Amino acid sequence: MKDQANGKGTDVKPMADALRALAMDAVEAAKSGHPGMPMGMAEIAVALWTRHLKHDPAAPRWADRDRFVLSNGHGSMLQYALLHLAGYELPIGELKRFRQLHSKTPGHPEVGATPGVETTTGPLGQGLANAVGMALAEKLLAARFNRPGHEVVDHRTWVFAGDGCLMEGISHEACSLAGTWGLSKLTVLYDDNGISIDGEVAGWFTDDTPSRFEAYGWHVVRGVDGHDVAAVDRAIGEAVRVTDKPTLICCRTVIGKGSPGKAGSADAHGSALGEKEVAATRAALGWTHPPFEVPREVYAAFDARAKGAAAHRAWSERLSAYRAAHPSLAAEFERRMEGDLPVEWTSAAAAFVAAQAAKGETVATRKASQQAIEAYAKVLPEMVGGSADLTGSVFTNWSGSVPVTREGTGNYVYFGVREFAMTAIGNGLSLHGGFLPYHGTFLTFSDYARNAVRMAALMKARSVMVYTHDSIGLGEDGPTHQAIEHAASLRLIPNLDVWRPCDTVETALAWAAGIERRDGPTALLLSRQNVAYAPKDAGQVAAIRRGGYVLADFGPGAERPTGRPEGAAPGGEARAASSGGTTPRALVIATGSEVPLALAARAALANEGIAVRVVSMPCTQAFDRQDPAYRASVLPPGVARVAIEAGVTDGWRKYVGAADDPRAAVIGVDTFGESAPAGVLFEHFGVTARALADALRRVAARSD
Ligand SMILES: Cc1ncc(C[n+]2csc(CCOP(=O)(O)OP(=O)(O)O)c2C)c(N)n1
Ligand SMILES: [Mg+2]
Repeated sequence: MKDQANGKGTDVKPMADALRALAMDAVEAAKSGHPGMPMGMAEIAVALWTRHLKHDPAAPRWADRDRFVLSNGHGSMLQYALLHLAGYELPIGELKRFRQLHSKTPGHPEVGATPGVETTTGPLGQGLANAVGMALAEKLLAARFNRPGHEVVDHRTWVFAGDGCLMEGISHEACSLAGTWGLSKLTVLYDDNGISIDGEVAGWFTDDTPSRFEAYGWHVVRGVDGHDVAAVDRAIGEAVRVTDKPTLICCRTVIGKGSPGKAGSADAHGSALGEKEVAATRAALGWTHPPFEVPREVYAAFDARAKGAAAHRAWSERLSAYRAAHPSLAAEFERRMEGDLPVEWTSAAAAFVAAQAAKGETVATRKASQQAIEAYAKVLPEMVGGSADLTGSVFTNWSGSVPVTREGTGNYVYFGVREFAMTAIGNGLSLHGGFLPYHGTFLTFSDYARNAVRMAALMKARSVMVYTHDSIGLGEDGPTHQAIEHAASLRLIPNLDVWRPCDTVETALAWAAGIERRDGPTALLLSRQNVAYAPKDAGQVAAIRRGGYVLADFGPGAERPTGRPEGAAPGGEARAASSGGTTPRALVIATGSEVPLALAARAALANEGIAVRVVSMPCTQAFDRQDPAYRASVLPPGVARVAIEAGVTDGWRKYVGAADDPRAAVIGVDTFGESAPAGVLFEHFGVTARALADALRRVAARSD
């Protein structure tokens, strides 16, 4: 192949073969990994990375860099080889430690682990959806911040995707939207190798992919020889010239290309080629270099540092000119790209919380959430919201919502019925920078989005997930729509904060916590039905952020002021709580719409001389992060406990005690729901103040 890459006069063959060799060698050293895809996409990578990708290896976070997403993340060694050769802070030693503990080269690309990796990929199809979010971010930012003569936002998003990504349903959801939005700076290079793990895809993937993408409104370049760098280069050039549509470039390739024994077969996909086959491949390629050695001229041909630094410098000069011409706009752009909240945020949030407390309104928490959005989005233009076709039910819109259009204007995305893509696109917006995405659907349909929720948590991506209709309390829509296990199961995802607030003030603070988090997502579980406002003093309002606090304390006979945990001597409090004389006592932990039931049961038992403390616990994760003394002050050891939440009960055992503990009980719903009015259902499932009072009476008799 006599093609010349990078204007440096280097033959492209050794460049592509260097990528093949590094992938083979690293997989061989790790004794695991995926050599087939890197070997099959090597020429495509050479074309994109040395001729089109705009990036500065010395500044992987540069705001106006192109975003590169390896959606077929099993081919991670391709990305690591490219980053290494381009001059990123990824020395050859890291490639030698491929897939080893705490290396910068984990099995699949992980954002944060490796400089230059933009998103964590591996769950097929999701990288592609993240990339749609990144391209949308670019378009929205460009429309918001660019001014005539000042193009400070002008970059592209590139995706490598395989058969797996395109078989996954999320590719339909996300790429359909990308077509609707006309994301012309998004280019997908499809590794059309006809192979997936089980063999030739002809038996399970016979879609007409090019026609499918054309139907979405994409530009499609068909039938490109993926092993011809010049042909791929030309196709990319064509994509760049299309200014109203995203582009799919279909590259015919051979998986494991270069391996005499395994090329073209699923055997090349996911295991080391083996010593013998590696030697045979080296011989067939004419690659004479020892493992992990790359000739100097190949390094030079891949080296993106000088070109990247120049592009970065030119942009910095553009930014300086922009700053001079539009100082406040430039400051806002830089603030948003840093992910900092505006100075007015803290006072705006405090004022809103105070106003909500003063009003003490009884509304559904989904409505309380909309009130919070209304107050907060006014000072946070980075908030981009949306819903999966349930705006009028989940209340994710506000008076300033403007639909996102093909022109790149707007701040509210009508995602259509696409929960998974909505969440993964939100992750892309978040990872790109400049946005604080939030989006909503019914809690039960969070299952559709589940892996993207998990990925947000894994990637530490900030977003707020608004999940309404959070229990049997939604009523007549019945068991398909009634969340039962969802609160508990979302709480199992590490680094996802799950809030189930009980009223307007808790909702306002839950939203604030989600906005202020910089290291992960927040799910808000909200009621369809009205929930009575639970009066709180200032100390209690302040304690909401701790995730669990005393909302109403032990009654007569065990008198102590409410709201004390904030600032009180916690150890002393714990002692006081467990030495309350002869009055029987118990505490109840409640969340969301069950908090009023807890308050009612407490009032009923006060008449019987049983002292009950009500602990509102809107966020178990935030509570678990508190110091032990605080936690003990809220949940004093030795006091009998009951938890109540209209969902599965198991998760509460960790707070109240084991099922055979006579001083512990949990009231909840451990079966699927039913179709009936909400009031009937709470009675039917025994989630009532009466049932709670019975349980409290029972456990209090056994309390210290
Ligand atoms: C959501 C998801 N399901 C399954 C897998 C396991 N998996 C990894 S690669 C792969 C086959 C992908 O085929 P293709 O994209 O054509 O990759 P190629 O073998 O061509 O490199 C599968 C099923 C995964 N990573 N993600
Ligand atoms: Mg394939």
